[in-house]
Amino acid sequence: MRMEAELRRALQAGELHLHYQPQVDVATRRIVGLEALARWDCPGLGAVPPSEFIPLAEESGMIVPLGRWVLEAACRQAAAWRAAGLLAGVDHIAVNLSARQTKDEGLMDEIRRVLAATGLPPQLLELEITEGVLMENVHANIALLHQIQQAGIHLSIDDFGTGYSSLSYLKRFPIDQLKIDRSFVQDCEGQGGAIALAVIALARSLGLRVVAEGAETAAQVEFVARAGCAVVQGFYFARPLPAGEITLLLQRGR
Ligand code: G
Ligand code: G
Ligand code: NA
Ligand code: MN
Repeated sequence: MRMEAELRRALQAGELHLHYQPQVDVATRRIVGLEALARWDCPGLGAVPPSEFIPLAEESGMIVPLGRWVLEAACRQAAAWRAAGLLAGVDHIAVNLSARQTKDEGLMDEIRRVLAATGLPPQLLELEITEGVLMENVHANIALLHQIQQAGIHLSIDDFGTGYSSLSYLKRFPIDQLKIDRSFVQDCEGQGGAIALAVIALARSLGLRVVAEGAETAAQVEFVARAGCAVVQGFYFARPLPAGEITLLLQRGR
């Protein structure tokens, strides 16, 4: 309970900030995407990991205002990078949507408001929804995904392979990209490797982009690249970094 009250206060006090993790083209080593990830440095508690405060925010409903804050902060930052001419080679900035947010009636209005307020072109925004959340409420989500697509925003299925998508649904979702869950990428020498290969083949045959998450070693990067996955998001290339450090990387053309 203490942490929930603290989180509510922190959001108002401006204690949350965003890090951005690069998605890197393996062949050119250039940044082609960035995923916004929430961070909380609490004066009383220290750095609270998102694996703790995001589930708490989800349970308490705080994720709705928190998610709105994340969306707006990420779009504002992306618009600033764009205005500085730094997004020439970058396809999108990704923002995570939680289960509760997908059920929020005001979500689409909020997204439209944020895009208008920040001036970010919708094609530069990508929303990530986990496979598990998507399959929880398939029919409502198909309608939501179509609204998102009609607004010109890109869609990515996060943690792909950990839920249980029926492949026939996958064809009906208006999505652009699959993100292979890091558990498979990191187990590429074991059975996870077979699953990573299958996801890459599936994405290619459905005409979807694919990103391998969580690659920490050169061997893991090579494994997915050889299988046809051109883009990697993982500690091997870069951790999630503060905006200022991302600015430097973008200026250097990496
Ligand atoms: O950022 P990692 O670096 O530790 O994030 C841990 C978990 O928290 C991940 O599953 C990530 O999706 C989730 N997470 C981080 N930031 C956000 C956010 O802004 N919104 C939502 N819904 N989840 C987030
Ligand atoms: O939304 P999602 O769960 O995909 O959020 C990305 C999460 O994956 C964040 O917690 C981020 O810090 C984490 N992550 C990204 N790359 C790596 C990696 O190479 N290794 C590990 N262990 N975690 C990673
Ligand atoms: Na994500
Ligand atoms: Mn993921």
